Order: sequence, then structure tokens, then C-alpha cells
Amino acid sequence: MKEILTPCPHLHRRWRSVLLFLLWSIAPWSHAQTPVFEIEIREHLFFPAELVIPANQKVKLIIYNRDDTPEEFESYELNREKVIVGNSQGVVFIGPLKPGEYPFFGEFNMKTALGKIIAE
Ligand SMILES: [Cu+2]
Repeated sequence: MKEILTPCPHLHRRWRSVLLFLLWSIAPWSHAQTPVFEIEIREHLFFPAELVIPANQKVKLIIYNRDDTPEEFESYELNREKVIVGNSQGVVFIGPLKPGEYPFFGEFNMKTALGKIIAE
């Protein structure tokens, strides 16, 4: 049965290597195309509180928590939630987003830690 399903293993191997080559060549390129933005948490505030990013494009957010306490980056509009322990950083990928405003907040300090992503 196996011989009938794969009559020529060499052909399969060739296609597999073509596919692997494509993945290998495309992956670093697409990664390099992803813009990176940084947000800092200091004294339970976000800096910047308003971050402008390009619309219709995937974006990498690096969130640095400079406080000693943990914070949770959360956004209903972005459908993201990420706990970042004190004095560490977290990565959140967002988008591609339609032009507009996307509020986010720090769930552990909801009165102060407020911000928004502006996609344009
Ligand atoms: Cu949460």
C-alpha cells in the first residue's frame, strides 16, 4: 500500500526540500518586515500612553515593565492579554489593524495604567 501511495520517494523529497527552502527563505524576510514598537510601564503608567502604528500591518510590541510589581497588558479591542512580571519584558503581536483606536490597560492597575494604540 505504501508503495502505491508514494511511487517515487525522490519526487517527494525534492518537493519537501523545495518547500523547506521556501519557508527558510521567506521566514526571515517577513520577520524583518514586521515593525517593532516599544511601550514602557513605569509607576503603573504606560509610556507612551498613545502609540501610533501603521494600519493594515502586523506589528510587534515589546512591553517593558520597569516596576517591581507585575502588570497585565490587556485590551478587549485587540483581543490581547499578557502578564509581564516586574523588571521584565513581554512581546505581543498585534494587527493587521483597520485604522482606528484600540484602548488597552494594565489590569493590575486599572485606574492609572491606561493607553491606546492608534492605527493609521
Ligand atoms: Cu486579564
